[in-house]
Amino acid sequence: MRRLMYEAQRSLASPARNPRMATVIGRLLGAAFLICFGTGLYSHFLQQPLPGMRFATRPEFLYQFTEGTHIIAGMACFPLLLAKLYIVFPDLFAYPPVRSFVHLLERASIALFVGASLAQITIGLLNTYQWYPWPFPFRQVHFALAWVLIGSLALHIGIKLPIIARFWRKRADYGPGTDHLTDAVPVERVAGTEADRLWGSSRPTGLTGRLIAYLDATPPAAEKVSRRGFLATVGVAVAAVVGLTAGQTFAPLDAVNVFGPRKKGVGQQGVPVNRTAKQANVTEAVIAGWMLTVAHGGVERSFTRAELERMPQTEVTLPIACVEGWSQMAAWRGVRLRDLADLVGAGEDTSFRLVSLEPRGSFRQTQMGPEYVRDPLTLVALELNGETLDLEHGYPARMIAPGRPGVLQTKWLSRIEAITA
Ligand SMILES: Nc1nc2c(c(=O)[nH]1)N[C@H]1C(S)=C(S)[C@@H](COP(=O)(O)O)O[C@H]1N2
Ligand SMILES: [Mo]
Repeated sequence: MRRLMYEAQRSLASPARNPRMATVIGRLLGAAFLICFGTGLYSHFLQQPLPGMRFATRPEFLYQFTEGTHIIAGMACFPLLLAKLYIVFPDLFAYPPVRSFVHLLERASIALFVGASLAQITIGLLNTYQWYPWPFPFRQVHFALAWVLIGSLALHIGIKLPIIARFWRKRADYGPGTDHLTDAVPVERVAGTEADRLWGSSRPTGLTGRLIAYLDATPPAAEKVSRRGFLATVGVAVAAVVGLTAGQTFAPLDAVNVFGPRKKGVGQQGVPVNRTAKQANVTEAVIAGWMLTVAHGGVERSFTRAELERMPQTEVTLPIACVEGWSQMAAWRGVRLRDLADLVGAGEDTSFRLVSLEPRGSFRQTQMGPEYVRDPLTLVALELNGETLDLEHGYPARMIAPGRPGVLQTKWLSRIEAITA
């Protein structure tokens, strides 16, 4: 068994598979994971704040920026993670499989880390396409996996710290025995016919023998992927997956947005629609006789659309920045929420619940803290890009506020009520 594993590692040895490369790619992957973790936590707490949490409302594109960064870094994780696995997977054939308790810990943490990472980026990617081929709630699972991933990453870095430190900087010579990933495999010193010497007359027959012969016949290291070729491949792959999708949020790359699920400017009034009126069961019949009710304490006031149009109107430029990654700037016009709040006597630190006409659905009701309620850019929007709001975008009225995820920009708004603690 030991020899078989040895042969497997020897045949997989390659100039690109060395601890320096593992460190270089690992650093990039670690950075991408940390960016995803930070921006992901931010997104999570915006949607599910802990008691007393308050958020920044400027710059008004803040969430568009953080969520755009989240999906761009997330996309980059695909080639980076595959590259990292390519570099280190011969380590799978280490023998003996477990050398010590620390080694066991190390291997277990890597198994957890790899599993969690693959699951995390896969469900994240599918989410950007609004495809949910699983029976669990996406956000909660993505959130939980993020902790598993970051925890096992911390453990992994802790265990590998000596190697990471040693190979952090580029050096001409890292010392003996470090050219290849597994210290057990001095690949250059094993010539093509080495197997004969190694196995001698005890060479196994049957399947094992054939496997060894196959491994033995694989080309020596020098004919494999070079370091430079490997890095170039990873670089091109990252540029391609990021470049061909980032346009869904990053306007300068709009022209090459080939694989992003949403295209800028495509949709009613030049803005993509995330959930249509039909999907939300909002029909003409549902909006017939619509009025917007604003409630605080015992005070309740209802407004027709014509009454809202007669109130002072404000124009703002704010993005829809969907949690699924796409975003789009747009011009909105409508009534400031704080003017409506004042009419029912709501104080400076009142939070509101926003209720949609939509009969069911997880975005039917959302909550808004006072930092958004009092913000002069927060509107009950009646117009979008110079026209009466399309039904798909929330007609008769919708919420639009700075720095918030799209899920909280409630469409088909019917009731705004103060939340009394
Ligand atoms: N009532 C209601 N409002 C909603 C939604 C919804 O499903 N129901 N979807 C939200 C999501 S996820 C996004 S990204 C934005 C999209 O707005 P748009 O369709 O006008 O672009 O609306 C938000 N408002
Ligand atoms: Mo969204």
